[in-house]
Amino acid sequence: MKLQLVLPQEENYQPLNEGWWLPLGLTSIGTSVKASHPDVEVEILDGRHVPNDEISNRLDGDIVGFGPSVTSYVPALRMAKELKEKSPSSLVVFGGPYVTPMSGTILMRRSFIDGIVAMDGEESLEKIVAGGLSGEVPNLTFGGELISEDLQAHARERGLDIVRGPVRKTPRRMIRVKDAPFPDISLLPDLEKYWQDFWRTYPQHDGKGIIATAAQRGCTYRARKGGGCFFCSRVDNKYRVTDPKEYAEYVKLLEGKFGANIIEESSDDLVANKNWLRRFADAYEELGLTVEYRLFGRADKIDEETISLLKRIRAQSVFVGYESGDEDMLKVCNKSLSLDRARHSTKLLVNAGIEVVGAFILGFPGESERSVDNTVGFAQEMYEMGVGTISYAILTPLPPSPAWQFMRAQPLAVLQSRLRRGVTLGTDYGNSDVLDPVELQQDFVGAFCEVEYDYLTDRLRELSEISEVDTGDFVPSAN
Ligand code: B12
Ligand code: SF4
Repeated sequence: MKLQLVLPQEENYQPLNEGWWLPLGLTSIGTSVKASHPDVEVEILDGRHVPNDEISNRLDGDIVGFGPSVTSYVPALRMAKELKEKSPSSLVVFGGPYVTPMSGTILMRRSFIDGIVAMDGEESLEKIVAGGLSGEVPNLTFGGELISEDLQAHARERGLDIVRGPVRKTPRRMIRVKDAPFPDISLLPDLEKYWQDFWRTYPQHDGKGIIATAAQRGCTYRARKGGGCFFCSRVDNKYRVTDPKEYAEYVKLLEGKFGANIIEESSDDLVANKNWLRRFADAYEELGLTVEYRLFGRADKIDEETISLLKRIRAQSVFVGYESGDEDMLKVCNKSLSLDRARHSTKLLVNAGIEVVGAFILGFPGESERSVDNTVGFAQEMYEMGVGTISYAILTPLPPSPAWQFMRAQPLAVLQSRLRRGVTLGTDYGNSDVLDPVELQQDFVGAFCEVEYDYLTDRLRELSEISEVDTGDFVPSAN
């Protein structure tokens, strides 16, 4: 049996300059399938290194899984449709955070998709490989009879673009990440292609092998009652960890067998759980690891002890979400962070020689010229304090974030925003699976900010000019 797993390249948007990230989700599910079904041939096709057209031509698997993001969903649909036309017996499955909150909406609109896996994919795909789509597969949305052309036309008259009747959803079940095998990097051909993107962006690390890992899933802040940032579009609010010693052994393998010099850690906040970090630092030293770490960390969790733990694991850089330089906007963001606390943590990191990537978001409800001034001023202050890279974006209210829910709860405001920018109302949010991130940003800003969208994009440019290296927002491509 052949299983192909696809991450298409985004279309209509310029690719982000962060192509060194490995497709960890696809690698993790491919590894689990291989572990339980060693005879299955697993092929991972990453659009950042194989052109979308070539991927399309190569698709012929018995099972083909797509894991698109918001910007690569449309090419994924096209590829899946073409595949189903040329190879009707291929089972087409979608998964990942973008499709998870919309699984029913998608399946009812797309006749060429057979099933959608919500949240964790490891156990689900293992079961699909073993026995196809059935009620036994956790996290699955499937079924739904195709309706007649007449019924489809009737639905369209009522503004509903559907091809299927009601679909089935099996119980949602999270895996214990301690039980899942660590991603087998040998499933990814030609690591150096990924590394070249890293060397282009950070020439000071030229020649160093960088490999992404997932030591934890979720963040402790989101898992607690009332926690979670306003813009966060993670699909679950659980917090799960790998065993720190086993994780260290895996990293040893990445160093020895795959040439990793740097680990890009995808955990949402690697610094909050000091107990885990302490045990990992112990294992790191016992095993004589030498890799440097790039990680995400919440500023409110960084103190002297965290710094000493980070030094022990050779932390090279920490991505800190400051989000805003305005205290009122930080409250709207539900960030549980004050500017003084952010300053304190930044000073600790910079004094320890750890590079800081500082991220800012414009476009919270109530955003005004004054709050934007505060954010640009704070970003400048952080840069002068030693933050090396400024990352910036306009708030994109993707499902299932609190921002998305806030927007959906106030349809009149969104409608007025759309009418103000002269958009014809075709499908409303919630009734479409194709979300345009820039349109989402524009509607949200138009409905809930005191400034215009163009004002925010101008000010975003100021943020982008603060540091030499910057990582930024969606940029529509020229054609
Ligand atoms: C690394 C990362 C990136 C990397 C790229 C990663 C890549 N190409 O693979 C970069 C920096 C480029 C990036 C960009 C963006 N990202 Co990002 N990113 C992450 C991050 C930090 C880690 C992802 C990861 O590797 N996780 C570990 C793996 C094991 O988990 P996983 O990917 O979720 O996969 C599991 C399941 O989702 C599922 N699954 C995944 N794919 C598939 C496919 C099939 C067929 C099946 C069955 C199952 C399945 O099974 C996997 C194993 O359980 C996550 C947050 C997080 N910690 O997860 C955000 C996250 C995925 N990103 C997010 C967003 C919004 C973006 C951007 C749109 C941001 C922006 N403003 O530009 C862009 C999109 C650009 C693009 N083309 O992808 C959101 C997605 C939300 C959503 N609901 O869609 C997240 C969740 C962050 C958040 N807190 O909101 N991102
Ligand atoms: S964005 Fe906020 S809530 Fe979401 S994972 Fe990061 S720190 Fe946690």
